Amino acid sequence: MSASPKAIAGYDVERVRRDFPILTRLIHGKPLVFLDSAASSQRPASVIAAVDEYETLHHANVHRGVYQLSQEATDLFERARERVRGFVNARSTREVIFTRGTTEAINLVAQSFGRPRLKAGDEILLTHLEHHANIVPWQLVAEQTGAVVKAVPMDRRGVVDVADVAAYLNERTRIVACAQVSNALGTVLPVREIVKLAHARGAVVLIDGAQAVPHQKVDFKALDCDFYAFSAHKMYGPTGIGCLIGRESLLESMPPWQGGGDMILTVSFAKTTFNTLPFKFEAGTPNISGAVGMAAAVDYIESIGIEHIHAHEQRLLAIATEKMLKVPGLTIIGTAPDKASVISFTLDGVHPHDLGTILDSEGVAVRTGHHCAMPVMEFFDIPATARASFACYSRESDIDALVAALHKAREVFS
Ligand code: 7TS
Repeated sequence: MSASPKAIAGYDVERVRRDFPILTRLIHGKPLVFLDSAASSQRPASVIAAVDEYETLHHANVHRGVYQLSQEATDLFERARERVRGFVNARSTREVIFTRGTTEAINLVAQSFGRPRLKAGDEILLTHLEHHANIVPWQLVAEQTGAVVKAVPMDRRGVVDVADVAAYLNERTRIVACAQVSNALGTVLPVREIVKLAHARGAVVLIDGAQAVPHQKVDFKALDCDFYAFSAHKMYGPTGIGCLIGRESLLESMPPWQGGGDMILTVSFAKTTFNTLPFKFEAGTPNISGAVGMAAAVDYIESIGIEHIHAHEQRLLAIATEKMLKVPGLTIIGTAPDKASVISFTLDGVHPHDLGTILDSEGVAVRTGHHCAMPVMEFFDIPATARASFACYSRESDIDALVAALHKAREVFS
């Protein structure tokens, strides 16, 4: 048996925790043990303050007014775009489109890239472990165009083999869309290899980075994918904002997705012309305070260092895996060798929803259910799992509280 992995040198989790006001809350009289960051992470005070300052001092609509406030709001919004561009290393801000989040970003690509191009019999290749947000938009566009959705299988560990991806690619494959990290299993996918294989077959690749961006360095240019989608609320930012990063030449060739203000150059009843990138894809008043908050979240992550967050979470993953496996009747679903800090599990004799309720009564917040990945549940022949997930503020005592609550649940149901 291995000893607990050593604390990461210089990583002071108690200091990090002081940045998150919500972590001092009591839940049912117990200290909050928040283990559902994969669903949505908490926000540090700096993000809350940035949004608050924007709303208090700088708000006006963007890209329209000549007056000072509107220019301030526009500046903050466009600076946020530049901040996000740098964070994921997109080539230019023309490649950075603000969306409501990952879901909207994928729908945008399905409808604006996929719908005009896909023909009957063309194939859209997914993997078996995708979140519904990276399945349903493709099913909708398949329905509209006669294209076919296929899914590369995974093994019992939740691993998608590159050789299987290669075997599923063929001359009819137009789009490959896959997660970089599975939200239900934690599997880290070999996306760089997948991109290479898909490009060799002439297919375009979208990576769903919702669960990757908060936990590891993401470099859009180095990944060389065509589209990359992620959400601010899983990376310490606000809800209702996220990004589609897209290869400029492809974005240029795509028609607008939604029509309205801000995305046009001129409108007449005879002919409307469209704005340049990225505005062509941002119809209507955007989520300005959300973008400001997202930029503050990038600042926050960079103030700690994503590589430090990664190392800290990997340590917790190792500790939690070892401790949880000692709970009798507990099975971890998702045992890929390369995992992010997500642990899905079942406990014999206790339905995940009942388990979630008992854990909640102990102040421990975990997600229970199908995690918007019903094909994953079907594959493992289970209705649901409980899922603990970690973030920069998670600590070893959170794992101990979880394990103690799991023992309690076993007692209740024995
Ligand atoms: N893709 C993945 C891999 C996700 O984990 C999620 C959200 C989405 C897409 C959708 O992101 P949204 O911000 O547009 O909603 N995942 C989860 C989860 O695991 N629990 O709640 C939401």
